[in-house]
Amino acid sequence: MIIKTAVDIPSSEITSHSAYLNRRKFMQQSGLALAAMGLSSAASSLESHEGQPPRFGPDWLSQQVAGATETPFGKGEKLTPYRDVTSYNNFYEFGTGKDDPARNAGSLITDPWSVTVEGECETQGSFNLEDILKSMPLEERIYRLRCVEAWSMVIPWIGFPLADLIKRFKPLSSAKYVEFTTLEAPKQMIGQRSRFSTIDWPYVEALRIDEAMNPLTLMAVGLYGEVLPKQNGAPLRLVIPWKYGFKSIKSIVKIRFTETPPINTWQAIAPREYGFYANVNPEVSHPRWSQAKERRLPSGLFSANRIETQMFNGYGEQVAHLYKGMDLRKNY
Ligand SMILES: Nc1nc2c(c(=O)[nH]1)N[C@H]1C(S)=C(S)[C@@H](COP(=O)(O)O)O[C@H]1N2
Ligand SMILES: [Mo]
Repeated sequence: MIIKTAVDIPSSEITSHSAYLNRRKFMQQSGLALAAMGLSSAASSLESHEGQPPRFGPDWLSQQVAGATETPFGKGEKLTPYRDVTSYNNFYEFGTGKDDPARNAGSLITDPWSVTVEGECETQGSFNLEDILKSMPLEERIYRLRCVEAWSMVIPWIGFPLADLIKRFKPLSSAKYVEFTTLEAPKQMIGQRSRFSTIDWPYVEALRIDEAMNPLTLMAVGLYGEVLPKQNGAPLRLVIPWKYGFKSIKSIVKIRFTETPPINTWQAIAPREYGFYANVNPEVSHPRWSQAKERRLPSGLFSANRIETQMFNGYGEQVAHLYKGMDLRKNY
């Protein structure tokens, strides 16, 4: 196994002044746009971070995240407030309750971080996060996240297309799937110490290679202009907006290219309920509940905020072609 050493980020990339100016610009523009739309809660959740140093992760990462460029993705969509995005989570490594990850993920060590790359690809080895992010332009994309449990959020992610990373590893023609693995560290992850856990750790997810290469598939390192909070899967997590949330695997330490379809964690636990594809589909019910509607967060006692679920979570134009001719009832 080749262990690459950390490579210095050229100082031009971490000029703190321009990075902070960019960050301020992002904050101001988002704040103004949101205020203009009357979305005061989202705007104020942004403002509450203005002027403060980024709170998570190493400085070089905060600065790179702060310099992310804006994109048209999700512009005009009403954001789920920062508070909900970072306090209502699924991350079973830190407990099964929605508030467990925010409470328990502080023990996760995200720096240093490395990712092992193996399987059907030319470039294999162990890569530091610095190497992975080196000369990787970051962008902000606002995506809807639809959990299989029928709730959803709108999140401004900071990241880069997974395709840009995959190309660097030069997958062979035999690479038909890509598998991702989350960190396994029971000393840091209280949920992995539980003897009652239904999950056979580590958490694993996978995509077909063409799904992984689709321009929508994002590798995220931040949200709301900041480095990812630990409960959201720091320092590196997938975001696949047209699939149920469980495909968007957190805190990734391994990427493996395979010829045969990997079995993902939830499929292994309950294959009748959770499949490999997990495309958002209002017409295919979960065996125990309908998927026709979703609760868009924030939702309260007096406003459930239930909305219709869209096919492919509304991203059909970009991804429907991937499933042409497939029976989506069988391939759930
Ligand atoms: N390693 C790992 N990744 C995970 C999960 C998990 O339990 N462990 N939960 C998934 C589920 S079910 C959802 S809905 C999303 C939630 O992401 P968020 O907490 O950032 O909103 O993370 C996904 N990624
Ligand atoms: Mo989920």
